[in-house]
Amino acid sequence: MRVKRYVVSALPEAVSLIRSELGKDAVILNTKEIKVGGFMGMFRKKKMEVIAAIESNQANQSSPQAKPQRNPDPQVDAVVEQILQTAQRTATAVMEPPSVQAVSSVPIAELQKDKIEREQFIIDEIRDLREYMLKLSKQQNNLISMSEHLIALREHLIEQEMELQWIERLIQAISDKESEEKIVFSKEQIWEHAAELLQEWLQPYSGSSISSHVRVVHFVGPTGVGKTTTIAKLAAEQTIKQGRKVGFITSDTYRIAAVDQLRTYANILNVPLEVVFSQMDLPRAFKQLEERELIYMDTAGRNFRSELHVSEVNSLLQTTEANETVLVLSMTGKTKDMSAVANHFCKYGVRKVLFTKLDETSVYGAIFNLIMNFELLPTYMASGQTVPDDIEKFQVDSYVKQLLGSNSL
Ligand SMILES: Nc1nc2c(ncn2[C@@H]2O[C@H](COP(=O)(O)OP(=O)(O)OP(=O)(O)O)[C@@H](O)[C@H]2O)c(=O)[nH]1
Ligand SMILES: [Mg+2]
Repeated sequence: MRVKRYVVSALPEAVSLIRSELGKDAVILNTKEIKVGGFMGMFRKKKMEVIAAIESNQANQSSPQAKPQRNPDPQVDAVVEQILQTAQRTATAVMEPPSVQAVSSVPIAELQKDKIEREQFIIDEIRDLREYMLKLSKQQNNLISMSEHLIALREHLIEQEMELQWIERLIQAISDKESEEKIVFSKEQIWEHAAELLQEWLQPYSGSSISSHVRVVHFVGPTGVGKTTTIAKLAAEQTIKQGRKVGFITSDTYRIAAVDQLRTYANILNVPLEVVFSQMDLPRAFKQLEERELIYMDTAGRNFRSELHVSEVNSLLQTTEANETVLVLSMTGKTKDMSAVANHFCKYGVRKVLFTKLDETSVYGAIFNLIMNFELLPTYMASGQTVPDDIEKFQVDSYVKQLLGSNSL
């Protein structure tokens, strides 16, 4: 670490000296008022002593000669200035010499080490803040250079709760296209390009239905998302439209009347139902349903933000047969909670997802975030309580239309 002392009339004078001599990464460690000059102890002038420091490995880099100049940004500089002054106050506070007792009882080397650690902490804090400020100012500059239609698209997607990282990526891609084509896009062109790009990004995850070669399908998900209703909808489609022999298993003995709910659908659809209380009951249930071409297994909704519950349900889903698990998520859930649940299930190898209650929302960004962040394969979208009608296969183009709303073409 390189430490330098400055005697100046006022702090701003010291700040610019420190900047030019030690570089922009330097920090002020201490300031103190002193008196200099005079005659026989009289007419002494008030001055300020400023101690500044810079990490030795940065001293050379930071010197203005050695480092390429970054573009000055007055806004960031003003904030950095403020940060430096705050840091100077903090440094003064933390660098206060320890009390007499402390000096006598703590070895000097330890005090020195402690001091260096504190200095390092302050330097790191300032560096992080400066990076953050530069990022903010870059974002602001980008916004200023955006056309009103791009800003409208950005705002629309923020309202749709699409994650900012994806929005910025989309806006950047459209801006790049504009620069390539050397024109300013009209409103229609912007929304058209947005639709095209979103479809292109989602395409690798599209077209995933529940596999037809799989005999056992488990449905898992938080409480009340519509697992049981969805099973009834899909079973109706399989039995009535496809003529397949379907069987039900439920392990939802957790909630009173849960079994009755599935039993009602089983009776209506004339589908046999087996109830399992633990993993040990599964072989018996599969034996009972061995004639069935397709088995849908209902599970109890739990708080799957807890990984313990996820591992519990997962232990129930082990079968020797070809099987897959579908995570059911309701669009009325909060995006952050849905992400936490998806994250836990992904750890257990769940790849497919089914979204319900689209009829109860007009905010669709969570679907995009979940697919892109967790590489989940969307299967169906349910949008109502009516069995069997209110369900359809996930279609990228219609989803993108929903996401872009009335502006989509
Ligand atoms: N609006 C709307 N309601 C739905 C949809 N799917 C299911 N529901 C309703 O959501 C409620 C809960 O549905 P269930 O099928 O019992 O949900 P579940 O996930 O099995 O619930 P638990 O087993 O208790 O975890 C019921 O009132 C359903 O009618 C949907 O797509 N839209
Ligand atoms: Mg249920």
